[in-house]
Amino acid sequence: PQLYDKIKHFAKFPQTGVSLRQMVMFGPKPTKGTMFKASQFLHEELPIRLAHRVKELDELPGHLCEMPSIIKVKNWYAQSFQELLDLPPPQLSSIMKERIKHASQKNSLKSYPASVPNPALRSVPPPAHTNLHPVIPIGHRYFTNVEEIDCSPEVLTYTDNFVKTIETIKTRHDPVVTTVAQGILEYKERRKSNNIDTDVQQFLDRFYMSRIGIRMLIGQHSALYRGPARSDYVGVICVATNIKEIVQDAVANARYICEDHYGLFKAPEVEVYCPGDIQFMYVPSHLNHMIFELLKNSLRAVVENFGIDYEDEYPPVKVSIAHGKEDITIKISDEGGGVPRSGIPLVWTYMYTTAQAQDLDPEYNKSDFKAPMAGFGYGLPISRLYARYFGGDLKLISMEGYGMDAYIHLNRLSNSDEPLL
Ligand code: W6P
Repeated sequence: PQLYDKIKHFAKFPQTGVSLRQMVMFGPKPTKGTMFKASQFLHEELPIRLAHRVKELDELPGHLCEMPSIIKVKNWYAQSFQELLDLPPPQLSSIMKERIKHASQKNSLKSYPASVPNPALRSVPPPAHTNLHPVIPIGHRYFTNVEEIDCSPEVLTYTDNFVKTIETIKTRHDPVVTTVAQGILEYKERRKSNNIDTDVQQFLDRFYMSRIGIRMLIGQHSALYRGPARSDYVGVICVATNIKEIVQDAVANARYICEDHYGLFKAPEVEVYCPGDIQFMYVPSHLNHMIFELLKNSLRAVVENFGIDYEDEYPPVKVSIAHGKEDITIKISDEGGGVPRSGIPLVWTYMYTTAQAQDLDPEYNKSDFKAPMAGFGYGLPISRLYARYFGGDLKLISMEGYGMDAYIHLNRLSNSDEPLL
């Protein structure tokens, strides 16, 4: 009851977006003071975002909010909210406060003048009209880099505890997607109907988009704190993401899974057309997720359309990559017969899934050595959310009786705002 009053209170505050460009401003190697300031920002922002989700889960239409799996997920959000509020803010001496304030101001004045981009951004020159403001406004709050200073033990302990807390939270929420899917199954079972609920669809789009955002903020903060994986990384963002490499990696994985799933000697070939090396700023794991998902769908369509006994006749799946000033587009084309145009809206829905309860049961899946080929039908809508998260999109064009073209559009400039819906 007391917790829910606090949640209601926090849910009144607007969520504050952080763009990809803003996130790389603090890298590649933030100072301890910057990590401290970023922790303080997230310590405010994450409870607000978590509170919004609890409230939305509570206000779900019909009896969906009463499903055991939905309640389980809601309790995870409430628990994570609680843990953040329970984490004590540091007691800073006035000397420390002054030192941080001084280092922030000094830094904000000389660190990133408009004409000198963050070195981490050099491989991606900002468009002429982009003014890299030295002080980065995140919504109505201001967030600045902090120069190298002597940090008190309170500051260091707080930052370390904060990072550990959000890492625990991220792990706790790993099974959210499957558990919500379980909840949707419970709901369908109860309603004895397969109708697609537009309310539920909209809720889940918002809910999963928000989850991507929260996990991005946590992942970014933790990766910055733990140190860069590679010299071209800022947290989980790679400033020189090589699309061709990611496509080739996803192709190998998708084909392997296809062969394993259908017991094929050779999965359909995948031909990759890429003009030179395209490098741009992106989150490689997001890109890999989207391309892998689409490739699996294409391979499945080809194999099932031609049959598993016609391995030699499979037409190749074709991947073309184009880069323009604004967009990078990845087209994945298969000749798997396509779907009727009337069936396209269905592939974006969460409630229309052919998944059975056992598909969502982690125990069942553990004993199943075959990797998931079809997943549980959430792959496409969630991939589209990944594309949209940084201002891109994902589109499907079907030629019924021939095949499907899937387009991933990615915003090259990546200065879109974080969508909070
Ligand atoms: C199909 C159905 C589909 C969905 C997503 C991507 C590719 C394809 N191909 O036949």
